[in-house]
Amino acid sequence: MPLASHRTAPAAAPPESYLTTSQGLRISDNHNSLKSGVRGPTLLEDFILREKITHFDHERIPERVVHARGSAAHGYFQPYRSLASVTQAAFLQDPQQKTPVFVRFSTVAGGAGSADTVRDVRGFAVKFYTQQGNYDLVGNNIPVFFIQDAMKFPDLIHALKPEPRHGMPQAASAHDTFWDFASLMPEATHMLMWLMSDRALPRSLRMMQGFGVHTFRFINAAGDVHFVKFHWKPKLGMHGLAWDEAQKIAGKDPDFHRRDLWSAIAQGHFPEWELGVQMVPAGQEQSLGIELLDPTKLIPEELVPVEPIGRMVLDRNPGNFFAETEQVAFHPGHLVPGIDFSNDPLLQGRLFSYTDTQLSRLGGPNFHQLPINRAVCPVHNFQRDGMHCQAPQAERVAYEPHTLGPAATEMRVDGDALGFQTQPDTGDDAPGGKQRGRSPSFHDHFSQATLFWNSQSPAEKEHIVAAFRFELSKVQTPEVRQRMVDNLACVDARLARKVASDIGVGAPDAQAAAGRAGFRVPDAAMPALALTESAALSMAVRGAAPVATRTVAVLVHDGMDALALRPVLQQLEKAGLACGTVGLRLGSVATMGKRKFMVEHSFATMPSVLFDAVLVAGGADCAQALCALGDARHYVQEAYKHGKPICAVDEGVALLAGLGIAPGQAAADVALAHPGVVVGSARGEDGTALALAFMQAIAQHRHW
Ligand code: HDD
Repeated sequence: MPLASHRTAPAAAPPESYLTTSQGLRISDNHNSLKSGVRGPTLLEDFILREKITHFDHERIPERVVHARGSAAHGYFQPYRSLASVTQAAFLQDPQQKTPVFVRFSTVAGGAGSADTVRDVRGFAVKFYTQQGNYDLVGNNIPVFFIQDAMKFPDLIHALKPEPRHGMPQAASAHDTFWDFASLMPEATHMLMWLMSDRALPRSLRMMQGFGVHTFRFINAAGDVHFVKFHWKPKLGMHGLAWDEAQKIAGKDPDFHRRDLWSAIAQGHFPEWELGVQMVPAGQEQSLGIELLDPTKLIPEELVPVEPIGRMVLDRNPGNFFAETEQVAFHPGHLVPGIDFSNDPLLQGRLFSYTDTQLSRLGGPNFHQLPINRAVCPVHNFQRDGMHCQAPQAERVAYEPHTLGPAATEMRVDGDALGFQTQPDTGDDAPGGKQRGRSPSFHDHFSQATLFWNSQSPAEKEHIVAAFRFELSKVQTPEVRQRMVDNLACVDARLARKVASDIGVGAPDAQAAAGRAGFRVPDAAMPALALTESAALSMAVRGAAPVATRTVAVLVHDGMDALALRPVLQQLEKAGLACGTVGLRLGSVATMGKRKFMVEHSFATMPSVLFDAVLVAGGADCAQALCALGDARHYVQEAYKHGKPICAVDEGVALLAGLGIAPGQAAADVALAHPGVVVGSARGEDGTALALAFMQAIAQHRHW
């Protein structure tokens, strides 16, 4: 009689109900290794154990040297109209045509397992699967960069990453080596202003802008050239977190941004961005007084408006994190006809780096054959073989020119009019022949940092000052702190003084900064910047902003008035807000009418930092109990500290009154007790007035 373990699978068993080795052999026991006697040593012969452990041992691939932590989604891009007048790019011609995209958002400094809400630049990389080949727009959520030349990239990243001797700090710029380097590189000053602003603390990946950063070129069929800068503008508006909140979220939910993106898409709230371009016709690029090849500069929207050209919708989560989000390989050199580079020296260096890094990260030259990286149009060339080749060539010939191919005619690709054509430079791009150096037009390091500072609201300015103080307070070398405030004095004297006042340094000295190596005198031939402020550089909410998908914590306890609360919740949910009930413990509470009301989260697991706004239920007993609960008081106090909208229904106001942020009595009418703090009655009403006032406060996002 055969042993049970030797039996073969019944023919009808579905494959997901049993296990096999990677060779397809059915496994009978996935719990016990093969031993010489049940208490004896494990046998080398156990090929099933060896295969399983070997594969596990090699599961990891090297993480990206920068942008290691990322979250991604599939979607599509659709142009609003034909852009034939400026570019031949086929995916920008037909407003009916949707081009599939895969987008990966990332932090820069931290490892793959670091927290989402650290202070950092966010990567914003888009792969368009076009019929002319894959086009990658590999940008960031900040429109400028730290350095002007790729030669300095390894230095920048080494200064930013954990210090080599002890591997600290993780995912943070607040340490000596970063600020040592930054303070010695005045060209970084403009980027530092952005990095210290709330742009570096996005509320959601769905609520941040994206930028191509460099100047690229659009070329139309007639060969006309426009210099172009790319902008992604989120439909949900731009919102940030408070620094204290961001740090707390990093501990409470390190996956905060990843979860937010995944859940929004899973629930059908597809995030959307508008793609816009700023275009400058070739020949006019000198007229703005801005060096377009300098990636530390932007073009203010007041000087060249952003023209919306299409929309991108992300509507599908990845099928597998590793296969897609981890293995996707972007490259600013993945171009299509009609789009070309500029001579930006940072971009030129990137053109080498991206393919090179994939060779070690993805283990060889065939990474374009991985499903997520495959082009959707035919790929035909004579590159062959190599590690992990999955697309073996069946043709006899693997060279060109040839006559022995399937067509039996001569194949020769040599100066073809079709296919990608490199756009020649304009005459004055390379004066003086080969040389290392920097054009004097790259020497102005401060005027746009000043423009950024001038454009911020008072609250945003306070956040920037606080961020500089925080970061520089972590720097132990006093000379580095001093150098940095001296540089800030070249941006704005008040900013520098405010930062300096708290970090144990002397008065900021712009003259000292100007005397140091690395400080360059701006090119006198460049006209001065034509404006002192630009509204587009501020994140302060202007006008009505959408509230859909923002989250509300609803504080409840026994004795709550469910009849008054329900209509308010209904109004909020109708507007697309996601409300979650929070109480002392999971399960349910008893309402005033002795019915059960579900409690979805506890104070401990879903603190206020994980919500956008707080709503306190009414009911005298409920209010009394919440007032006596330290957790509930802390909940509201923390939300208030982070400038979040808070609303109290009827007696719920007592909790706010106890904290001094609302009057003791519930108002009969809806009233604003403090900026962002709404109180009022919903008893016997449809809750509309209270819900509307609360939503208006939520639309403003934060009330600093
Ligand atoms: Fe880079 C990854 C964006 C300058 C070298 N970069 C990477 C990613 C983004 C950017 C979004 C992640 C792509 C993904 O999700 O897989 N990088 C930028 C921007 C820059 C920039 C907007 C300046 C404007 N990068 C830059 C320079 C160099 C690199 C100057 C090198 C000379 N970047 C890399 C890299 C990475 C990368 C080492 C790491 C992983 C990868 O490429 O695939 O090649």
